[in-house]
Amino acid sequence: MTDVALDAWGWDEGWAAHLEQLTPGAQPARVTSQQRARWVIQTADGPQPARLPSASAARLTPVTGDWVACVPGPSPSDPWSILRLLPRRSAVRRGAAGDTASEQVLAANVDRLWIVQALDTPPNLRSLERYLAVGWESGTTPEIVLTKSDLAEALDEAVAQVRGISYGVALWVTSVDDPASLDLLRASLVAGSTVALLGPSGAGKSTLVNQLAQSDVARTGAVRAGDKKGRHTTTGRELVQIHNGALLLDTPGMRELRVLSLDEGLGLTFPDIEQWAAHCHFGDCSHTSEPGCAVLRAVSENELDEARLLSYRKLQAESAFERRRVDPLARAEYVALHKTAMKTVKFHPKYRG
Ligand SMILES: Nc1nc2c(ncn2[C@@H]2O[C@H](COP(=O)(O)OP(=O)(O)OP(=O)(O)O)[C@@H](O)[C@H]2O)c(=O)[nH]1
Ligand SMILES: [Mg+2]
Ligand SMILES: [Zn+2]
Repeated sequence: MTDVALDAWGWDEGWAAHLEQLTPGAQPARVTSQQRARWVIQTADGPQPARLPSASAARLTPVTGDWVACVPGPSPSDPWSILRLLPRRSAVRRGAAGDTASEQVLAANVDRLWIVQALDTPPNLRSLERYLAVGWESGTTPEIVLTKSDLAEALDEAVAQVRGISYGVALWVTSVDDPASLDLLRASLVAGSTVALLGPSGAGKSTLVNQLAQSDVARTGAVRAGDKKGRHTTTGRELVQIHNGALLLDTPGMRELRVLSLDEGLGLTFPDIEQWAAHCHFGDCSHTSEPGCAVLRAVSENELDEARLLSYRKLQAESAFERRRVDPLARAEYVALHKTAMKTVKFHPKYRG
């Protein structure tokens, strides 16, 4: 079963097969926005409000971008009921803000992830690396969009710096003053394909959505004069379809992006470091002080920026911490390792009484 109205929102035979298998008889819909316990879904009959009668029945809470199986309410004025979440093809996740030990799905079923950063201040390479790791880990294709090139003090240098840390990632440089830069970005959009925009507040995400849509679909707000920080203008995650059929998912600016456990995300973000690491003397080299460390040699020979190595190690440590938190086996291994390390120290001739 395919549905022409929903094809435009990315529906295809793969989704149809899941629906048929998991919830035969239910209708498909895509979540276009979520505010706490209220959803708006795009159904074959157009947008409808929806609710989740039982979170356990749906297995997971649907977020913007999700495909769901649902049924209409008892009367046309009632919200639809979401019965089930269809398995995600990709999910942009981060550790939930604060101390809570949980994760937050920022967007689901995203094909391309635009990491947006403004050029009104020098580029923050360490932040871009963090976003890239999250992007790769999500199962999407991350890309970097540098906005406000009109406000850059040293444009060429800034772009070169970003290019130097973005391996295998498309890099776009845009400005509202440069229509050609926006035309290029617009031409890259594909009907029915979903692009999510992620980045700090004030980066220009909503402005970009409006420019690409050629209409004011998203609210935008000025940044603070001093530090150029945004004022958190966008408050919800919303999926909009623009005139050329592309689907854009705008998100609120983020203060922090905590990574979860990283697998391929780390290696895809730092392929240069992993390449050197393959030549380290020890297979489990931590690239901190080991003899024969090829990564440290690259730093000493100025082939690798030490700040980039520190960024890699920081993300690696955060990822390991997350893994121990969610995986008891990893935690047990860590404890065992440290016990051995403690014993080694205790019995070392230097420490014996
Ligand atoms: N000079 C200049 N200003 C821009 C450009 N793009 C966006 N801005 C301005 O930057 C400010 C912030 O833009 P928004 O689009 O609201 O930023 P946002 O990333 O959506 O911010 P949040 O919704 O808070 O996350 C607005 O005043 C925009 O007009 C640009 O290319 N050049
Ligand atoms: Mg915004
Ligand atoms: Zn090493």
